[in-house]
Amino acid sequence: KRYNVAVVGATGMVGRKMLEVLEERNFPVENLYPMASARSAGDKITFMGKEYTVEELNENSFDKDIDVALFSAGGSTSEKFSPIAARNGVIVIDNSSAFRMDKNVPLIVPEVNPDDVQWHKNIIANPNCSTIQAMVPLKVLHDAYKIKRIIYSTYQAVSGSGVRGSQDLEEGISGQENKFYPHPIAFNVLPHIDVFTENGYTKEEIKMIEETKKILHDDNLRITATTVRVPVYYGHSESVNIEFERDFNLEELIKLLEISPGIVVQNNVSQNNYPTAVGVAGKDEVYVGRIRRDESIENGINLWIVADNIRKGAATNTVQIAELLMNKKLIKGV
Ligand code: 2RA
Repeated sequence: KRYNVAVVGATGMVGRKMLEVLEERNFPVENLYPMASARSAGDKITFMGKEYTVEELNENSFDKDIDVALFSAGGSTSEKFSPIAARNGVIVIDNSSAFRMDKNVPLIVPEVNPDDVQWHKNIIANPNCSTIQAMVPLKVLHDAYKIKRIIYSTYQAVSGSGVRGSQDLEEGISGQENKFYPHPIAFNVLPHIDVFTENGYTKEEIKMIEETKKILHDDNLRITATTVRVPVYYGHSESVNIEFERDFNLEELIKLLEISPGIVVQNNVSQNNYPTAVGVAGKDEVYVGRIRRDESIENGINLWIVADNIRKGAATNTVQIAELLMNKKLIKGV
């Protein structure tokens, strides 16, 4: 079978990466429909050796025969156009946060909760990049030792803010005045991703907390988070402290991670072997290292989790969801 695929936000950083990943993984695309705002409509893109003209997204864009639409065009565009596509029988896989906490919308990391796609109603949400990379190892550990509490401390690349974030870093390094972030990002770290809410947490921190509970199907999890922007272009790094209900054997825990799909363990500090943002850029796996017991509590562990935020954190996870739908024969196709 082959599939008619729309990519909405095709000229943005994640949209372009989704096209690249579709090609790399040889997704069986029959017809491609790259779509974007008026500003980018008319741009040319090449996909699987063919040239396409980017069409302007509008209310009629989904009248044609499209099987699946990969969205990465911001929350307001998703809010407006995902329901239109869904009503036209298109399965939407949305990268924005617009529908992630909607009870009728599954929030999917294919290695973690693949069966949740069964109850989709034509909109499926891709989790926040910083959530996705944590979920892959934490699901393995939750199943084995039952997580009681999580403390997330993240160090997130500027590409998470799109082109504007990367530009601010570039300009900051060359001594120009920063325009996008509220403080200089060059040679600095900002404890501020997305906007602050009334309880002093940012939306990014709340996303990690709420999305983790939804994906692991456990509202009793006790979670806190501090998400920080760092002067790195690609790759989110996360220090994650976990308290389990049950005790564990450290060697067994490490072995469990080593044999789990989508995870690469780099945990030999005597060889300075641990994941770094630069080291994982361009890769699709989640890298885990600095695995050590938290000796201040009963059954605790510290992990260092790093992944490419544009690939596994967005584009690759989205394409993997499309592959999951295909393998479960949940997409019509031609
Ligand atoms: C960020 N996770 O890093 C958010 C959205 N991509 O800015």
